[in-house]
Amino acid sequence: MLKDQLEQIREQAQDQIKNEVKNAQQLDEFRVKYLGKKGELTALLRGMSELSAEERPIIGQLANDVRSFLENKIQEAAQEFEKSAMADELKNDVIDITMPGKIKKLGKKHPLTSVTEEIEEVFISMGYEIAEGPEIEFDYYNFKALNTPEDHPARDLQDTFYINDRIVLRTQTSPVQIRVMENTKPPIKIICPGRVYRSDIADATHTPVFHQIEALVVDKGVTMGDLIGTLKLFAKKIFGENTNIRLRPHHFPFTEPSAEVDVSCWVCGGVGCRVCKQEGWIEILGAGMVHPNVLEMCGIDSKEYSGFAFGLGIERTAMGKYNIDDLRLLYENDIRFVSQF
Ligand code: 2NL
Repeated sequence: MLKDQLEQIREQAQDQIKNEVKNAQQLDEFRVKYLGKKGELTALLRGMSELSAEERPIIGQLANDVRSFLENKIQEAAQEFEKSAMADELKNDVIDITMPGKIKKLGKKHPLTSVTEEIEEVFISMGYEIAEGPEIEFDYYNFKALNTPEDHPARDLQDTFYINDRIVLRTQTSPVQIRVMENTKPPIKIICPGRVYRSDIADATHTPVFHQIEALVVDKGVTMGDLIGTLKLFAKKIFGENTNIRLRPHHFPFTEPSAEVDVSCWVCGGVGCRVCKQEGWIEILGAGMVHPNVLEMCGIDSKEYSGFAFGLGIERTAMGKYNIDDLRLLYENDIRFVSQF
């Protein structure tokens, strides 16, 4: 009868939950099987309506007992599963503090970045400001404003990347300095670091993209003596206290007079060795007094003001400083190479 069936469900359920239900998912299936809408207990209770008036409350009571019995069992089991899941988690999460740590490899700056920043620091300490400008430039700023005539070989297609007949990839960072002179009343004291482009085939000493820093000082009464003093200080800071410099006369369209500047060899100190090719000197930059035409084209009165400027190749400086013999190594980004510096 209904009473026996209820007792049977209780026993069967008790047996099952004890022996067969092993995890939370099985527990849920168990709950649905007995207490769900289509569950066994629910199905039995549908038969209640056929009971007599005396039987109904007794069976009803029993049915409620069985229901709360099952609910209690289910809750107990759920708590057990939760506890053991937590225990498992704690067991698996144990940290073995005797294991060696994982080393996180920190990246480092590319040698060209380090050299650029080192040079910037030297000039910032002398009161210079850093100026930047476009890499795609009007030929006016790249050539004409720098007193470079139409027929100058630097303008040759062979040396310069032309976007069209008025626009080029800058071949030096001087156009940035022209822009500053156009917009600023002297005194001007700036350095312009940046990427420049020349139509060269890559070899050990050339790449079509490279980096430069140019310096420009314009004020009343600036002389060649100021230029030489600045260069000397710069060379000592970058290549060491015992470094000397020498100037050799040269020609640039944008400076007059102009000079190429050598520093005494940082390896042999001037005696002659493999690095300086027995010369004792290594050429590192070009310099000069800003040509009056350049000042005038920027709207600066060349009778009132004078200035000096110089430019150096960052790759070349890095190659010297770190004894690198092939420029292309700086661009291959082989981790074994760049991590040495
Ligand atoms: C070199 C030579 C040089 C300058 C750059 C300059 C800039 C202005 C006016 C006058 Cl706005 N001069 N720059 C001057 C002399 C030499 O660079 O061999 N660079 C790697």
